[in-house]
Amino acid sequence: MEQILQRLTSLGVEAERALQGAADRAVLEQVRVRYLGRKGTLAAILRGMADLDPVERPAVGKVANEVKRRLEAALAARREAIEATVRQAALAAERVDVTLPGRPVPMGRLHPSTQILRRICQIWADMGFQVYRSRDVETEEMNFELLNIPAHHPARDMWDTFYTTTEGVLLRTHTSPGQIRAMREYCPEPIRVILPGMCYRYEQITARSEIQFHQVEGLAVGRHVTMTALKGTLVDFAHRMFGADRKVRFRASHFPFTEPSAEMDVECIICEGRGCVVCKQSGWLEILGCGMVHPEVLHNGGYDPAAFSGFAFGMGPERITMLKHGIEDIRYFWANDLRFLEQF
Ligand code: 2U9
Repeated sequence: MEQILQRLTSLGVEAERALQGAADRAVLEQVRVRYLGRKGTLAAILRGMADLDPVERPAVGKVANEVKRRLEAALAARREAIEATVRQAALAAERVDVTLPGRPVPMGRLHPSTQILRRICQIWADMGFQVYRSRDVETEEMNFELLNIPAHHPARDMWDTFYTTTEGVLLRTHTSPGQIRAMREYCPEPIRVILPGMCYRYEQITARSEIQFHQVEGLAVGRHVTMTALKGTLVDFAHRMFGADRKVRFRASHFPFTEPSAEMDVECIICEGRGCVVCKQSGWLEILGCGMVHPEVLHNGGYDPAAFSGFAFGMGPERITMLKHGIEDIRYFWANDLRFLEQF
């Protein structure tokens, strides 16, 4: 009995010292296993109790329990101390300096076509024209017949077309079919609308022509809409868009859906009329087409051409952007090359 008590006492002293000396989680665990584990020193001593006289066992058991409780308390205290040190180290190492300046987030920007579309729409909105949105997939009737472009008419060749596999259904080649829809929706009320949107043409893609491009068309219909109104409105638009001092001229032209028809030029915005590569030395840039809505087309929209008249116009935002910045190739617009896009 004396011997086993002696072993318990020295175990207590030795294990306590070892626990105090454990510097991290791994060493502490080793110490625990060595002294308090199932195959550890304490367990071995307790197994030796079987050889004792049964009357001696309670006294020895009491001492053994005390040693065990003390060691477990010391283990818990040491574990808590180690955890606190680890936490302190982590807090110090992972400290965030909230006073550091933020890292800048790279900003995106609007596509140059979107920028010009918004500018054009804003100007027309200021002049009292509402935006009318219309579908990209159209019927042959809306896209051609009702605009005075019958099948087999030579003018039809001007609008190379993507047809769908459904008979009579195509991708609009211009935003003009939307104007028929606007007329049919508002008739007999007067109209002032613009139609921005994507158009599609089945063409060889080159520096000058793409298979998709935007158009902005406009339409004014009422009881006394005159060619004078057309000229005044479009000159005002050109002055708002390109500058109040910019010279403007009209040239006679032809479109199936307008009569008479014209094209409007502005004084070259690059060379201010002196002549350069962009205006091909002419001093003028062609900006849009326009005309008085053909009586047949007015009728197709539901208006009586004897009582109503209208003017219409159409422009290509990509073309205007190209002229404005001297861009030589229309393919840049949809090539998604950041070196191009980031310049706007
Ligand atoms: C209806 C009545 C009249 C719209 C017009 C133009 C002239 C025109 C294009 C030229 C090439 C735009 O830049 S472009 O893509 N457009 O020149 N557009 S008159 O006339 C209409 C349209 C619809 C019902």
